[in-house]
Amino acid sequence: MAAGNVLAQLGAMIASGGIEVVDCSGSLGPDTPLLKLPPDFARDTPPIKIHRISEYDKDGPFWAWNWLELGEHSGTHFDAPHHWITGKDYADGYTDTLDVQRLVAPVNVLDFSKECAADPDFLLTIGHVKAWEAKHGAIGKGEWVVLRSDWDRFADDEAKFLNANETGPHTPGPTAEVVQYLIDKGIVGWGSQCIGTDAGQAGGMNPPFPAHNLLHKNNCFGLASLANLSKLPPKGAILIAAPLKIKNGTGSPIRALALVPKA
Ligand code: 23J
Ligand code: MN
Repeated sequence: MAAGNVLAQLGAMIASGGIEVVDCSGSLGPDTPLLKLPPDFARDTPPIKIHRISEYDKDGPFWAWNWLELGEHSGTHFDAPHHWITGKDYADGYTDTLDVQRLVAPVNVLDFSKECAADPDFLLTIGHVKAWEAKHGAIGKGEWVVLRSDWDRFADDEAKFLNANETGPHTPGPTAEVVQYLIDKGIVGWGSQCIGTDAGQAGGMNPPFPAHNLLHKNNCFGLASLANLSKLPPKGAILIAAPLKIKNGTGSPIRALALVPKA
């Protein structure tokens, strides 16, 4: 089929609701959970603030608008390759220089929500992914891969979302081996429903923070704090995850949208 016909059909299906647009972002505000780094690092991302400029008042009689104070890596957000030292030299590794063709791609939704509920330190292994592929089909080049942990059910409670104790945060994520396995398949990026792309205990892995280290070393993207993955099929949806075009940006909050065929 010619590409124009495919797109015309897609447009008609979106307009009729035969293809649903699922919101894979959480809301962004002062109560959105934010990453807390171990105390040996001096600076965390600052609290999110939404400042009113005017709302039909003396500062603007007919209009309402706000200005924002927030880190690039806040809420549902995008990690660009330049975010990590291993990806620092990619000219196309910033939010304003990356290849937008890679932001719209088929998404593989790996549902390990039961395992994550049973063990908050659940780590996805190559064995898990191969078993998933045997059941649902191979993960292909140019695709997104996201771990469905259903962690978004904690997004209105930062303490539960971060799940930290005296031994640090306890949230699920990938092993280093699985990240490399997916990179070798040519994925565009990896996404998580937790605060970052890595597991809570990933600082102690080899290499430390393997999702960050390996994804960005290979010019791949990361997505964090994704929502509503329970509304996506294992395969067959298209994910659109586009950061703001921040000059020399290392990431950005996103409105992640999935195109999903209606059941
Ligand atoms: C900075 C340092 C460590 C980490 C992170 C940021 C993230 O998770 C992030 O938002 O990219 S682990
Ligand atoms: Mn980030």
